[in-house]
Amino acid sequence: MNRTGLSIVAFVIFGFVAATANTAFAAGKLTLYCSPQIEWCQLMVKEFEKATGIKVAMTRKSSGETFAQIKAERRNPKGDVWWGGTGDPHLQAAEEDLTQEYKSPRLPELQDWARRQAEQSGHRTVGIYAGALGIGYNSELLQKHKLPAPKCWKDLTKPDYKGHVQMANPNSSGTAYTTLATIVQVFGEDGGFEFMKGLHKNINQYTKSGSAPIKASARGETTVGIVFQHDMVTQVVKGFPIKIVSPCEGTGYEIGSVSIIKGARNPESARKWVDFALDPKIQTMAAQARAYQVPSNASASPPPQAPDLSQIKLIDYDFKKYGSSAERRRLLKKWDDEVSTLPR
Ligand code: S7P
Repeated sequence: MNRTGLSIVAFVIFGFVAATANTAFAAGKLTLYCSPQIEWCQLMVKEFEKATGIKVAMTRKSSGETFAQIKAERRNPKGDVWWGGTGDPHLQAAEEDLTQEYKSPRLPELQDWARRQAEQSGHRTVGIYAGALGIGYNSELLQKHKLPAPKCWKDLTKPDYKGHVQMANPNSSGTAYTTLATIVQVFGEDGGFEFMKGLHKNINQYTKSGSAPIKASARGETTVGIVFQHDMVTQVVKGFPIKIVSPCEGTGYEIGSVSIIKGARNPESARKWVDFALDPKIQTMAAQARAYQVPSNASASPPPQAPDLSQIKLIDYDFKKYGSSAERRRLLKKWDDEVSTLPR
């Protein structure tokens, strides 16, 4: 080989070594616990890996289940970041020292409600989206069973709806815990538990996941589901005959959140994930995964199909009280003891 040939070979080898070193330097990993719908979790992972070169190992579990897992792993944390899911258990995780403080440089870009969530937790969590709870029903099934359209929470306790209503179990599901906390705030403690007992008689199944009831309704397996309104929109967009009701008494809402797990093995990757999740471009992409929550970055464009929170009668949800560990434990125990054990 002449001198020119040797220089070309050397150049190619040098280029290859440099590229490999660069990838190794840039690469990292992240273990993600994800609580929103799986399609959105997968889209986020794909975009994050593309943007950062960091390899993500993701598992999807409901909010209550993820909270329980992080608690069980507290002496040997396996996850780095918990993204999505209702804000109450994120606040409870912050209170129980299961998550760690991080102030993203994107904080000033966020809506007030998302920043308040961060302040309330000592910056151990931050809001990424918001969404209101509601009643969804399959209009074809409703007609088939000659049922009146529900307008208020109270309607769901009428004997007409026996066996027609589905909601998740508040122990596993953030959606259902939000429902329980909402009902207690709307009707007061005693009135709220009376309502939950009346509702129980009409429940056909308590599911593990919060959005499962409206998916079942879309498939024609239950007439009514109590879920977040954006999860109903997903079914409407897919073409199912789902109608969305904002209960007349007023309804509660969630501030979906992201938190870095205390003792995370990949803290730098976790911080990058939080910054990425608050990026307006990334939040605007949610609709591609048929996720219709209201984004927390004020510059992100809410999907046109997202329920307009300003048009919904929202209660002044007490996140401090219902996001506290003691209140969550107390309410869930009371629901387990006084409601779930009753015959249906
Ligand atoms: O599907 C999206 C969504 O409703 O799911 C989250 C929810 O907490 C996860 O499901 P669980 O109720 O089973 O915990 C919400 O944060 C989100 O808006």
